[in-house]
Amino acid sequence: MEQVGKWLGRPREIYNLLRFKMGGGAAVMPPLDQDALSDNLKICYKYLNQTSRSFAAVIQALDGELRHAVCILYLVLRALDTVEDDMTISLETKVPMLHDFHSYLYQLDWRYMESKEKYKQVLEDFPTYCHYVVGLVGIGLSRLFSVLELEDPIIGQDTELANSMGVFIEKTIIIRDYLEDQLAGREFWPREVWSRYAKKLSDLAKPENIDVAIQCMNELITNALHHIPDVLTYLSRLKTQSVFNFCAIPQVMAIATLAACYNNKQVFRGVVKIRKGQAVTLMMDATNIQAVKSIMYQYVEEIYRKIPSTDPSSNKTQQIIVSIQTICLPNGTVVSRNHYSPIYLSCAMLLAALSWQYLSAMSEALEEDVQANEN
Ligand code: IN0
Repeated sequence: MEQVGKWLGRPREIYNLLRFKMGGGAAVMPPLDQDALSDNLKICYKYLNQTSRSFAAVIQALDGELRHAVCILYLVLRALDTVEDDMTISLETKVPMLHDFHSYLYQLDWRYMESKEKYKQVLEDFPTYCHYVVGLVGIGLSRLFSVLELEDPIIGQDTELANSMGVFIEKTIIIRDYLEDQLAGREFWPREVWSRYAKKLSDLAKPENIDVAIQCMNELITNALHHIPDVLTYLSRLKTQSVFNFCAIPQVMAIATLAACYNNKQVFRGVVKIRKGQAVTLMMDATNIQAVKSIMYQYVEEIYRKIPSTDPSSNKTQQIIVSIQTICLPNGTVVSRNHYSPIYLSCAMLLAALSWQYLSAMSEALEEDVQANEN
């Protein structure tokens, strides 16, 4: 019953989930014509769909030449990431392997089978890591959009904004995956921040340190929010619909994830993920700059409402949220906070649930009647 109550409070999410499952996603992500693909590309798209179902659909919706280029780029980067994240490979083996990775792509029989004990990996230089792991992806993608003339040259030239697009996603993943990374022996949270809250990063997972752990995370989230103005400027320059969807969807997923993590103890105890219905709603909605601004506005508002007055970063968090909201409001218009949960939809869902119960009870009673008559 508690579950039913939760769903009834999110009628738009259920509606979008149903719409998505019944093919409504095709407007944002038209399906790929498999027959027109070479055998090699068919394999690429098969692997792509195995790595990330929802994001694969967004890539498949890209126009012409860009679609295959991004599909291959995404697969290569995911493969590199898999090697980087594998804690059973020592650094002495891993570093040369990453350097030579490009040549393995041409060796069809290349495999790595020597998984050994678990090694630890601590990230020492966060800005350099971000530049190579994420910044270059954003810069590479943006040049691709411009070279293929799907976007203006400025998109490929403005490396600062392209960098922010990737860094915002990456910082969000690093914050969300604290516990998973700890358990795997990976440490990505920046030392200059966590060292002000604990002696060791692993101490933040101890129940007695939960208060400082949350303060540390809230500071990291506040830091990540500073990339949003760049993200909005980048997105506002895009002209091609499929490129816009491809770029906007990971950004709105990221802000929804940060809102779910902010001031949430669960990040240090388990997994915090956005709901499937929420993800589908975001994918279907984030198709133009005003919708993205409205989504950003609402999620930073959610964070604002959760700021504890005792949090050491509270002033900074409030400041960045106010400046994001100022950017998001077109000419002083107020964005409706009920946009995602209109009351009439809740009533309709409640009515539907009651009717369903009533009809089920009626049909059961009828069946009993029929059986009684037959006997
Ligand atoms: C990405 C980015 C990405 C997409 C669009 C524009 C970008 C501009 C700059 C930088 C990155 C950009 O998006 C993906 C999103 C993704 O993979 N989502 C998955 C998450 C998951 O849990 O698997 C999903 O299922 O929704 C992303 O995170 N990265 C990425 C990698 C390659 C490319 Cl071509 C584009 C990874 C990263 C580390 C942020 C670069």
